[in-house]
Formats: sequence, structure tokens, C-alpha cells
Amino acid sequence: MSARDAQPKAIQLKDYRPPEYLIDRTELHFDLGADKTRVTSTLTLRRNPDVTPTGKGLTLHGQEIELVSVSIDGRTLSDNDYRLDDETLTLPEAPEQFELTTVGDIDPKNNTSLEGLYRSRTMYCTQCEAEGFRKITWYLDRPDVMSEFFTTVVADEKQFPVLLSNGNLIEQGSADNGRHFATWHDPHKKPAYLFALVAGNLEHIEDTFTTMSGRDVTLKIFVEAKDLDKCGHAMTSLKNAMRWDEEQYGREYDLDIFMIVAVDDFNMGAMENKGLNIFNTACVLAKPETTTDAGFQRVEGVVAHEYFHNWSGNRVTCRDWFQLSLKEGFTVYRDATFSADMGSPTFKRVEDVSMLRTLQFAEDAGPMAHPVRPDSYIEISNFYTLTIYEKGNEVVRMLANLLGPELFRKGTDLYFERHDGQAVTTEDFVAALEAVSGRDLTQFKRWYDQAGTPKLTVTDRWDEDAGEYHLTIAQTCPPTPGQPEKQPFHIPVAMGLLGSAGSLPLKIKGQAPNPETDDNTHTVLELTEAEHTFVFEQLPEKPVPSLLRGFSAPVKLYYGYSRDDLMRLMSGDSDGFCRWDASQQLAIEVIEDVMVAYQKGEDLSGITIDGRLIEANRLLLQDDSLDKAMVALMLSLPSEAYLGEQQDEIQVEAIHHSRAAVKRALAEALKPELTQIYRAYDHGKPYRPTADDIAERSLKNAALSYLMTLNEPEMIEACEQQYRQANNMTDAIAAVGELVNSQASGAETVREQVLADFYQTWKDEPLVVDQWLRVQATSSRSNTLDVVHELEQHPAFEPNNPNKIRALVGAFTNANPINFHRADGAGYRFLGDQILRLNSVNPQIAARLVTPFTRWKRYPKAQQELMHAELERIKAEPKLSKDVYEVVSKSLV
Ligand code: B3K
Ligand code: ZN
Repeated sequence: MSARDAQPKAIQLKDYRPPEYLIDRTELHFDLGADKTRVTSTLTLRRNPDVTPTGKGLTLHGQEIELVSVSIDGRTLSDNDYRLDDETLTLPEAPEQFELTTVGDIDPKNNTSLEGLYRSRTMYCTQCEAEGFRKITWYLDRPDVMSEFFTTVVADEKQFPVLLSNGNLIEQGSADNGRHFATWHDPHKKPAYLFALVAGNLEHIEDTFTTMSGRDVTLKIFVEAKDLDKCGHAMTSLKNAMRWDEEQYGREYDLDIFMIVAVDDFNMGAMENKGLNIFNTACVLAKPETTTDAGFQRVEGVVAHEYFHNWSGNRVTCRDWFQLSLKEGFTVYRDATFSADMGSPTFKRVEDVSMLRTLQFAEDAGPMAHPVRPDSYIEISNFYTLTIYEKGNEVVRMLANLLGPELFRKGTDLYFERHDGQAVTTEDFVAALEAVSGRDLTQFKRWYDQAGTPKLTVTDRWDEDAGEYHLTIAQTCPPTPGQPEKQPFHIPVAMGLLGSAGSLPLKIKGQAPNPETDDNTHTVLELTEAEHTFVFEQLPEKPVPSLLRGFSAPVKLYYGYSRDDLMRLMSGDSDGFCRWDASQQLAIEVIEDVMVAYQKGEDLSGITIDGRLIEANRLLLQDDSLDKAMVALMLSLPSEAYLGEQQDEIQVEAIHHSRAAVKRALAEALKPELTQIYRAYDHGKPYRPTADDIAERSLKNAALSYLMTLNEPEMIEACEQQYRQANNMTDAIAAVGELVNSQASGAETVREQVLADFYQTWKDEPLVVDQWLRVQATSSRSNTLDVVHELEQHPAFEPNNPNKIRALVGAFTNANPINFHRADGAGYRFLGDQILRLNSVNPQIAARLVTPFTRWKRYPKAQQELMHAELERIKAEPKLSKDVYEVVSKSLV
């Protein structure tokens, strides 16, 4: 564990210096023993000719390694020849060019941080990004030092028949005492964070892919034997991703073999190690009986994401960790476009935007807010954030849309060609796009440097006599830590105008249409100033503006739509995103009406809601011509978290009860339509994870969810039947979720039976057990915290396994507002205890769990005080990890 003695220091972007030494060749030898692992590393080092020596010798990173010996060019050094501390090994007299051999012992069995080399169940595996390699051997563990790796692994043959590392297998054979070895060579230079090693008793499925130039690549997915039947979807996704990257970006795979290994204990989703991706089982295994539609989509998206990193991240990597979004934002953009192409583009877009607006906007408005390219950090692991990934994706998306598809492709081709084999910056990425387009993107780059979510305030004026519509858009951006004032952003606002019978032709005064982005009814307004007015001419009637189509920029947009305007957008806009957004806005307003009544102490049962929301939803449900995915999306009410984001002060109870009351009122009014949708669904249909079938299930389960609010015995029965007859996990868990949340007295027995049956059926499938934990942890029923405490003691809960922690603790604290924010503070105390427990076990996971507390200032005073007290309690822990310290101390400012 990284204990904290003094206050940890922040690392600053402005302090970046290129490395004084380069490592041309890295030879690693791992001896995996029963107890510890001996790592012998031989590095071919030379001075970086581009850097003037500082005269301080060579300092290598290294942590939690027991030094056995150091030698230079075969000569063993004495204690006086080097300096060793907890984080570094320094050679004050390092020559210009030399071979350095270090021998060190590490203890993977007791490595619970899941960073570096560690044990996950029966296998050994590694996670090196960002700075885990330094827990394996002494090294220049920074992404701008790229080296050619040779790796030999020696281990017991029976226990670990499979020995893997990056690149191609060049030798294997037996060793003494029932051991064997394998040597791997990765011909592509790479930074240490892309190093990987796996040793285990694994089975695999195999396939081949023929690249666009006709080379055959072997594809292997390694898993524990019991999971062999769950690899097919990942393999199909991988092949689709490989083909897509060739077609869309001209990127071809560059080794003879590509491997994926699934491990149970993993801090994140997956890792793009060169040629040897390591995956959390949750992001690679899938089969209909155990995996939901969302799970299938996650596997497809993550497999593609990691594969795409082979170019955006591995061939062209980051100069330093401040550039993290260079690879992550771009790769998320690539995987999001891929998933859109494979499934329903609107569904994917709405899902991504919902997450961004709910979670990234909250991050951007809180104490951890940072730019897409941060300028300082204490612990880099804390910066694998929604801002780096999701806002980073939005920034690349804006660039792609500003340039149009052809120029963007030319730009990415130039970027990959110019920087292949290099470690570069976000500036280099933008420079390539500027070079091919001739556009000046200087102002656009503020998106990388300024944190916070810009706010657009839109006002308009209709000049009936002239047939002119004046649209004024003003932008501001709130202060964020360290950035009190912001300069205007370059913001693309995609838009159109709607008349009573559909889209209106657009003619902007003094502005020619841009052939890359515009057509007769659609345009992209580019904002660069604090305020702009656009005048639309020759209009036959007063329009309703359709703004920010496709969510063309990550901003908050305010325009005073009337509820009738929203209805018009919902039924008439050509843009799927805007139609959905209008449905959400209308629902928010109606829920807010009810919140007013709730605050006044009115009884919400049987409350009357604005009939327009009912009518809008009735139209949706009755129109067979509509895309089912759209209907399901538009029918779903905004989440409690998103509703909270809209409020100045988050009133958890008011939001929860008002949303529930609106849902019930809609169910009552639309019962025949909802019942018809539910009954029309063919429950026996064979499972396929296609866009159409996913949409159908999602609509059917949305109908079930509405109908279950009525607490009628026949629905409870139908729900139980759905659970018992389901041939897929999506339908099964949807039914369990409804029963777990049901307030009906008649649901009690069924709920208990179903939960017990579910566990009995699936207790040997860890990923299904995760769903069982999650569904109980997110129940809105008032005894949920007691249930969570009981589950913590249940044999199914493995206290140090990240997936289990996320399923129980993460789900309760992030996705169950009504219970987590209990007035007595018991939810907060539970989280505080978990953070303190995990602080020493797994600092990365502990720090991530702090997130709900970072938002403490958004709540009423009583809750603020309780959350603040928990933060103080954590801060008082004497051995706080850097990870937790950073989040907690920044939250307390
Ligand atoms: N690059 C990895 C992230 C690893 C972070 C570890 N702290 C996963 C991904 O984004 O593809
Ligand atoms: Zn990534």
C-alpha cells in the first residue's frame, strides 16, 4: 500500500521534461515461485541525444520490490554505487550507454491493489497502466520511454500450463522441477504501461482474421474452462471491430496473434496491452442465459475499444499522462461510432448523452472538475474520469463534425502516419486536423484546457411582417477549481426550424450554407463569441427551434420551450436525439409540478398530472410505424440522478416520490396501451442481441415497469411468470428488479421466492451473482440498507473483488439515492466504512467510491453536514493512500 507520510505533492504539466535516458531493449525474466516472484530485468540504456544532461545520473521508478542485486555491464554494484528508496533507484554515475541488470523479488499473492503483477483466483496477471510497471521492476515508467520487449516466463507446468506475454511466442520448453517456460517478443516499441503477462490454467477459443493486405491473424480468447461457452460474442465483436477499423480508419492489425484474457479481479473494464488485452470477465463473457442486453452491448463496445487502442494509444501513444484523453477520448469516439454502426445509432447516442449529462456534468461542476487535458494531479489513477473519456469523446466528435467525414479521415490518416511509433500530445492531434482542413482550431483547443460545462442561453424574436426569425445565443462557463474565468468556447450548434407541418427551409442572412454540414433544413451554427444573433429569413410562419441536434456540443442549453413546443418537437423533429430530449424535458416539467405539490405536503396518490404528457405518450404507444427503440427511450422517465442535476439543491425525497407519482399516473392513464404492448410480446422467441430485438425487449420491460406501479395482483403474477419463463437474462432480471422494488403487499412472498431461486440457480456464475447483488442494492424499499448489510456478510460477497464491490457498495451509493441519502446518515456511514476498509486494500477502488461524497455541497444543509463529517472522518485516517487523499482533500476545500 502507498501510505502517506507527508502531504503528497501534485505533479504539474508545466514541469514536463523529456527523459534523459532511453531504453532501446528490455529483457525480462519472471520466475513465478510458490511464494514470491523473482524478476530479472536487463535494460539497454543510452542517453537521450536530444536532452542536455542535468548531471544527476539515472533515476528509475520502483516500488514494493525487494532488491537482490544491481549490475552495470555485468559488474555487480556495491551499496555505495546506488541509492534506493521507497519509490526510486538512482545510479549517480550512470554511463552514457550501458546494460543495466536488476534482480528483485515481488509478492503477487499479497498484492491486493490489483496493480502490477497480482494473483486473480488461480492465475497470475498484470495491470500496468498508468504506473503499475514500477511495482514489477525498476524502470523509466513513463509513456514517452518506448522499448522493444523480450519476456520469459517460468512457472510450474501443471498449475500454469498457459504462459503469455506481448507480441509473438519465440520459444518454449521445459525447465527443471516440473516447470516450463515461454519467451515472447514484441517487435513494436512500446511504453511499459502496455506490458502484460498472464500465467494460468486457461482454455481458449480460436479464430482467424485476414487483414486487408491479406495477412492471417490468429485470434484467441483465454478463459477458465467453465466460461468457454461465453466467448462467442466477444470473438464476433473483435472480428467486426478489426474489419471496421480497416474500413473506417484504414488501420490494419500489426502482429500475427491477438489475444484476450478474462480475469475476475480487475479494477477497470479492460486493458489494451499490446497483443494481449486483459479483460474484466464482465466485459468479455456473454451468453443469453447469463448476460443482459446491456451486457452484450458492453462486451461489443469494450472489445472494440481495446482493439482500437492498438492504433489510438499503442502505435501512437501519449507523451505524458496529462495527454490521457488523446488516446481515451479518441478511442471512446471510435468505439461509440462503431457501436452506433453495429446497432441503433440514436439509442447509442441517447445512452451516451444521458450518462454525460448526468455524471460528467456533475463531475464538471464539483471539486474534482478538471479540463480534458488536466494541468496537475496528485494520483493519475484518479484521472481516469468521465471528463477524460466521455467529454474527451465529445471533443473529438465536435472536431469530426466540424471537418466533415472526408477531412476528418484525412486528418486521422495524417495523425497516424506522422506520429507512428511516437509519444505525442493533444496538440499534435489537432495540428494534423488543421493541416488537412486548413482550419484554424486555436480557439477550439480551449475545450482541452478549460474545465466546466458551458451554458448556452437562447432567446428569440419573431418578426411576422418581415418573415424573419432572430435567434440569439449567449455562452458562459462557470468557474471551476483553479479557473475562475473562462474564455468563450468554439461551439458547434447543429439545428433546424420546425413549422406546424414539419421542417422549414433555412436561409441565414449574410451566411452561405456550409456544404460539409448543411442541407436545406439543417445547419451548424458555429459560436465563437460570448453572444451571437442569427437571422433566418423568408419564413412562412413562426418556427420552433430544434437546437443542439445529435447533442452537437457538451453544453447545457436553456431555451424557454412551451410544453406545446416540446410536443411539436417530440412528434415532428427529424432529429431522433432532439425528439427524445423534448420528451425528457416535458417529463421533467411535469415531475417538477408534482414536486411543488409534494413540498406543500399534498398527498401524491391519485394526483392529476398535465394531460399533455399523457397524450404525448399515448401517441407514442399507439403509433406502430415508430422505431421501437425510440418509443422505449421516449417513454422512460428521466432518472432521479438527472432530475437532481436540474435542481439548485437536490431534494432527494421530493424527486423520488414525485417521479414515482408521475410514473403511476401515466400507468393508470395508459393502462390499456401498456398492457397491449406487454401482452403482444412473444416471450418464447429465441434470443438475439440485435438492435431490433433489444429495442423490443426494452419497450416490453418499460411497459412492465409502468404496470407494476399499479400494484395489481395479476401484474405481480405476470412478472413472476416472466421471471420463470425467461430464456434470457434481460427479461429475467427485469422481472426480478420489479419484484424487488414493488411496494405491493402481495409481492412479499413472490419476491423472496424469486430471489432465493435466482441465487440457487446462479450461485456458481460470479457475473450473475453480481446482478443479484445489484438488483437488491438498488431497491427503493425502505429496508434496503439492512439488506445491504446482510449481503455484505453473505458468502456471495467477496469483499476485495472489484466487481462485487461495485455491485453492492457502488450500486447502493450511486444508484439508490432515496436510501443512500437517508436522513439518519446511516447510508453515508456505510460508505465511509467501506472507503476506510478499502483504503489499504485497494486504493484505486477506495478513491472511486468517494465520488458520491464529492457532491456534498449540492444537498440540503442537514445532509451536507453528515457527508462532510464522513469526509473528515476519512481524512483523519493516518495511513491514507494518495488516491483517497486527493479526492477527499479536494472535496473538503
Ligand atoms: N486504458 C485502460 C485504463 C487503465 C487504467 C488503470 N488505472 C482501459 C481503457 O481505457 O481502455
Ligand atoms: Zn481506453
